[in-house]
Amino acid sequence: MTSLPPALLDALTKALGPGGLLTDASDMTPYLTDWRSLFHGKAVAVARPASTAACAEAVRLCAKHNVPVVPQGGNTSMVGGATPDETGHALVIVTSRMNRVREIDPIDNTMVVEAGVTLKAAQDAATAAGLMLPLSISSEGSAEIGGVLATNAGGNNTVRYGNARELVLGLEAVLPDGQVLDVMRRLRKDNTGYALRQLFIGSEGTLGLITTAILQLQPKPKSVEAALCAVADAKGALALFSAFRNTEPSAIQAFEFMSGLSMNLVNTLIPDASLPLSEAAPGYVLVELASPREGGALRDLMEEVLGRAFEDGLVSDAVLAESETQRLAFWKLREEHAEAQKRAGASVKNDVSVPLSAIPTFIDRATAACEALIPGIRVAPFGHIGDGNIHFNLVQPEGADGKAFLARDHEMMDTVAGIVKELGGSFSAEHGVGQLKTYMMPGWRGGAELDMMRRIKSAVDPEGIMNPGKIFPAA
Ligand code: 2HG
Ligand code: ZN
Repeated sequence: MTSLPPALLDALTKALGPGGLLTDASDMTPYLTDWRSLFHGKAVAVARPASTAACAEAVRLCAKHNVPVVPQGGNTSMVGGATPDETGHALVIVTSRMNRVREIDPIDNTMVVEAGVTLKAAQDAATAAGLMLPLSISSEGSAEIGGVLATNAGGNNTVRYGNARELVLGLEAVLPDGQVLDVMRRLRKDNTGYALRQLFIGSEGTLGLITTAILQLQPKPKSVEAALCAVADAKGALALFSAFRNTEPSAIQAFEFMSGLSMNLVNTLIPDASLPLSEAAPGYVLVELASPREGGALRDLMEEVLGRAFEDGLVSDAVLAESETQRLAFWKLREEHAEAQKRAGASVKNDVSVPLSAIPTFIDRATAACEALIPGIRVAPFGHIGDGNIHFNLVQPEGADGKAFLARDHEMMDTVAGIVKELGGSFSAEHGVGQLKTYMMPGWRGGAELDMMRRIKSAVDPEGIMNPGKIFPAA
């Protein structure tokens, strides 16, 4: 670890105010390791600006002193996207103190929100105003808006409302030289040249640091129905999805698949999570329908489609949520898969997407290939099957050495990715590239695509100070 030059230390302390700069090793520790404990970095200091102006000044000072900047929100990246490298040269800038929901406008149906507001707090604020922020991910209690946008998070409602990108009307970001780019316009139509805000969404902090956003909200649903269903496999889950889509596509709010193996880990390793079905099944679907209208029409729809699915043999058992408490209990069974897999030992995540039609083939082929590669491996897929995103996760064999398992991560990732590629999919559906998957970029986004990304990067960040080592493989 290097230390801060005294002039920079003084200037940063002044710019960030009391409690705004952490230099003590133990204070910095939580910011130097990722959620999964895969990456352990070092930093010159951790900055916690409370405003855009303080953040911009910190970045400007870093640019002047040639100090790299690593933006960090709730530190929930699955790919090491917010962890500094081991050189110890970088300043980590944490957005958590920029945490105000500034405004909610019920006519525009918009929310002005600072980067450090957790996704859950933003959802709650929208709900309290009688509206809905239609973005939901498992880590929403900790994940912050800035990071959510920087990774273009997807999650459970993409099937209906799209990814984070689709919800952003306006944006403010600090550029690598400390300038503030202000495109905070809440307009549905605004064709005035390049849509610069979109450049920052999904750029994983490599072009600038998002400080504020204007998000598009939706009316709050007045009726919601959820059902947990037992299915034979992904093919059955997709047939059930088609049944809902062909009957009333606009009602589907979420459509999630969980393999029996992954659900069993949740059921056994997560306290307070218990499966309400009488028997374990090879696969499960959590389907949620929502409507801005009151009344029993949604319940009728759920019963009608599930009734037909029973007759057609697509569903062997199902429970409909009879209360909000039960609906939330179903969601707990879905949202705890990452945590359950963490408790089960070392795991390798493959956050992939393929066309819906290819999902069954993908799961069958990838399962066989991984089981042949590592006997005893626990193949535990789950995910957002309604939008084609499967978390094809691989958990170490029971009792095996976790470190030795992780040492073979590239073998497993490449095996899965090879099949994904043949089926026309993507090696990163929603978690991003971070530092974990940079090595895959040339094979997947090589040629003109990676070249154009590099040109944009060097035009916006010629000194390469923003989030080095992320997205782009080392030259
Ligand atoms: C989810 O869908 C998250 O729950 C985490 O994207 C996925 O743990 C994972 O691989
Ligand atoms: Zn996910």
